[in-house]
Amino acid sequence: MRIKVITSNAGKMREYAQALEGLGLEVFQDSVPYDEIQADALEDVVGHGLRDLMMNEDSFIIDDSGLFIDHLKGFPGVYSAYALKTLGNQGILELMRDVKERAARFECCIGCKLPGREPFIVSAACHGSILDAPQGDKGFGFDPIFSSDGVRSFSELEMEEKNTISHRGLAVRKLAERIGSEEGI
Ligand code: ITT
Repeated sequence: MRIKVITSNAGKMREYAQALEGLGLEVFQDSVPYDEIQADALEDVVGHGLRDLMMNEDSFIIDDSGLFIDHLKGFPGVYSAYALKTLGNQGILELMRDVKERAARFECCIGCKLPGREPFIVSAACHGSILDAPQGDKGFGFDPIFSSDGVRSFSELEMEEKNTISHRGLAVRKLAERIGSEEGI
């Protein structure tokens, strides 16, 4: 099966290719713009995006993700794309300077529509912490400042390793299971 991933984020796309192709699904990227509402939960943003895109598209997946930092009451969360553009990783680290409580999680919410099937949403989270300084040069976005084991940042992991533990990797496995079970495999 070939699946279109609607995203403008090349980093996400690479992870989809790696994770889904390992599960026997081929992906390709499209960057059709869609309506991304401001809401409190990623699921609401994705639900709205699904409904908007389904008016013209019959087969696709979308992904809305975010970094939720406990000490900042979940910020940047649903504002992650904006926060990364305006504050950047250095700005987030400034907000966390000298803060002891560094727990954070990445969340990934995937919306999927396949021909002749009802749309569905799957989500997953990866818990970890905010490092004191950026580490590593792989990955994208907030990867240099987030660690799931408190030692190595996501930017220090090969993509394959990140996919085995990350919010997106977990959500993609749920997606593949759901697609498989709906196909009766
Ligand atoms: P879309 O076109 O798919 O919406 P986007 O970059 O706007 O791409 P999101 O709103 O889902 O994507 O992402 C919010 C921000 O969180 C964005 O700046 C991403 O780079 C960042 N982000 C998402 N997943 C990430 C991950 O696995 N590692 C690091 N940063 C991530």
